[in-house]
Amino acid sequence: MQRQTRPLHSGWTLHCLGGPGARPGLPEAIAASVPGTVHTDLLAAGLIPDPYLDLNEITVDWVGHCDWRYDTRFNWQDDGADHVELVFAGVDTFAVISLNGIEIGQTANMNRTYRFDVRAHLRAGENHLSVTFQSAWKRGEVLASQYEPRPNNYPGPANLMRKMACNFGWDWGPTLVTAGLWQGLALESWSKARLARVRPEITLDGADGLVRLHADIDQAETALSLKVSVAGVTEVLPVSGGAGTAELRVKSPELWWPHHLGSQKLYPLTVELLAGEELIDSWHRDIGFRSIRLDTTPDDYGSAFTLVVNDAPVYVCGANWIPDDCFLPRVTPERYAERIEQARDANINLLRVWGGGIYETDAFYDACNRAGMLVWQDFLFACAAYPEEGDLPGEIEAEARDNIVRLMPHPSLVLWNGNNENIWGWFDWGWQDVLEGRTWGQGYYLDLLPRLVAELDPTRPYWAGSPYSGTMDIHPNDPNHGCTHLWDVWNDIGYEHYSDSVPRFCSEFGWQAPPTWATLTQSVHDNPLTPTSPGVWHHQKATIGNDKLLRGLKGHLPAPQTMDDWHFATQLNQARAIHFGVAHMRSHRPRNMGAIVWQLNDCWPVTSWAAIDGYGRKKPLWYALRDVYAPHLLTIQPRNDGLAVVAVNDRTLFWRGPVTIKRMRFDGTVLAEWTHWRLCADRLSAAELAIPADLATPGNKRDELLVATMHDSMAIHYFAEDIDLELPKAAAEFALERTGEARWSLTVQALSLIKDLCVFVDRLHPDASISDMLVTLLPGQVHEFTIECVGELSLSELTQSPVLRCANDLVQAASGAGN
Ligand code: BMA
Repeated sequence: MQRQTRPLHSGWTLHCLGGPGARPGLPEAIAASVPGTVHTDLLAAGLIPDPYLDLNEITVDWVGHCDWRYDTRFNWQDDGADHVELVFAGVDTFAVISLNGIEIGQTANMNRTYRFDVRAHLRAGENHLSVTFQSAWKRGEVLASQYEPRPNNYPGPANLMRKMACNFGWDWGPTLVTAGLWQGLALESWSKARLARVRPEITLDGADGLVRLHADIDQAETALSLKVSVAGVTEVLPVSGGAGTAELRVKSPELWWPHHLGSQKLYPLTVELLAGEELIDSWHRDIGFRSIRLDTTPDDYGSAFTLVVNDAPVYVCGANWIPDDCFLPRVTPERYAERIEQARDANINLLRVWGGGIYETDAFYDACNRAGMLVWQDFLFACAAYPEEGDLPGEIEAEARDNIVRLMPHPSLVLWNGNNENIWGWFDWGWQDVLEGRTWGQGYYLDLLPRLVAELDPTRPYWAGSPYSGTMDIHPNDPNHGCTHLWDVWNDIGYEHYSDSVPRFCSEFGWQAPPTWATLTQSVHDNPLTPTSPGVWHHQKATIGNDKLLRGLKGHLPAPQTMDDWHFATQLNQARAIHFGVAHMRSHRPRNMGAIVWQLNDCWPVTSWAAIDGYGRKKPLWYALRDVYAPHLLTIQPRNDGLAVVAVNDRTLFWRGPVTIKRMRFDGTVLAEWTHWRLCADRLSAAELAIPADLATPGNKRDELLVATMHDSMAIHYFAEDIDLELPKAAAEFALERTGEARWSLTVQALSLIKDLCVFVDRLHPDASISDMLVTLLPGQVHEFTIECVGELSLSELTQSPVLRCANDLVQAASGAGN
């Protein structure tokens, strides 16, 4: 008989067992979803308001402080299987599980799979399964009394337990402490044996693909064999001692590439466990053939930090990924696919799954495999000291084993990383004084985790931390070694300082802005709505975040006087800050080989560093990323007291052509022009060309700009910041045409210089979207926007502030010349 899996996802009810602040009068049995969470069940039953709206996060705080019980009943008939097990793919977090009134097990780790033998406790006919959750807050108090103090950047006991850290609140996330069966569960019946663990190590050997497959078998008493197949190659081998290893060589397979370098061929890999001719278990994954290594060779600057995929050094145009929703089961495979498509459309080629969230789901990785999106996965440690005593080391080893093996078949996964900012914290954040020699996690990052990766997934690189220099003898955030986090720029000094250093690899840097207008007004109903009105304030979690937003405008844009101007100016500044930082870093390829912006997404509607807001809408930053992460980037950069034009080429074919540079007045008059007959950026490299001084030196820096063009790439350079520019009042002619059922074309012909033109269609229809933002037009230039919108649109609505905005009107408003 083949192993049978029967999901137990129906008939669940939820019952409140009380706790501080428990809402009185809750029904005895609330209809519940599995997979699901207590919060989403209460929400669906109309028993709590939406925690994402206004100040409701506070109103629903009691939910996380209560204990809860989930119950279901199911029928079972003995089919004669030798073994019947109850398998939980994910339990959040502290639960006691009972079957027919008998405790069958306990859980204490959200990141593990749990399997319980329940054969002896099942009854023919109806069975009662119940899962009782203890509040993580409550358990946290117990743990805090057991462990001596350990620094944690955020309130809550996340560093004492194995539960998603950002659940307890983060500087972009609410405190919504969940409980529930966040992944599926099933009854599994099997006889003779089952595939307990399958570990495919996938590499290249020259042009050939190699699969070294290790299978561990449960209860192998009978004579068994394994049949392994991939890409037309099949191996059959006997199993001995409960394990089998097969090696398959695939001649010249099509390779798997990140999307900007090639296609993503996936091959089905199947493993069958046979007892004689009988199929008793099987396993299947789509795999890809590619090689991966992390080059950290010492060089003139320090040491490299370069991901090398299929022998191509890859410049990482990355984004940090946080859980896409506080309530994880809401992130469906479709939602993952959509978000990852949005990342890919912004020319992002790597997502870093940050350590305060989860080991991402297979649905996430499947979407990345298909999209050609590289993934760097953190182990789950963030911004805190973690004890190395008590139950923690055992839980951490168990979860690491589970997740390394679960994720290793995915070709998109290219790096394991030990933690987020903990080594930095130990060096710089005063931890050593508090710790007085107590453990803080070093043993995990420098010993346990690299050992487990080497044992289980030896073809993938491991790095101990982000940031980390490669050795405890060099400061973890040393820009010349390893990966660096650049946070003082946003926190303290201003975005022009991104160009002060050239990190080898920048795995975090970011700039805040509010969410899109539609998302802001759907989630916050303040009247009046201002940057500091209660709801807007509540949906800003960063320490003095609003002050930093305003400080960050200084020297660049005028201080906004209205809510509309605040919203636009801060979003514009976010987009420009990151564009500026990335263009600087990419222009220094190969000394710098990666930028991972903080952050791609949000888990709820909030002012944050995200490019895509909590309801999935694109902020102007998304458009700026698409531009500055383009595989061909032309940029004008300061070099040797002058200016240079830099062509950055992330393709595998050379990029060359004539470069034309013009110095112009804002009215379009050409003051100087120069064409260099050929600039050539070799494959995967950058090439620089000094701009002659007569072009690079303005006559009037307030009224001139430089424009460089090479093929269809363009770079613009201003000689002063917007507050000092004489930007004219924007003038244009517009035409609107319906080009499909829900598709419109908006044509703009500029009659003046228009800097960073945006048309915020979400202000008219929340679900409308537009093809481009931050478009700069010289007088006479034309741009056609495509708008997706099911509702009606009119030209007069579209072309009025605050729907249509540009930098000109911010500057004009400040100088008093505007409307
Ligand atoms: C780093 C990240 C996150 C945080 C971000 C913004 O510390 O690792 O913990 O959200 O900066 O402050």
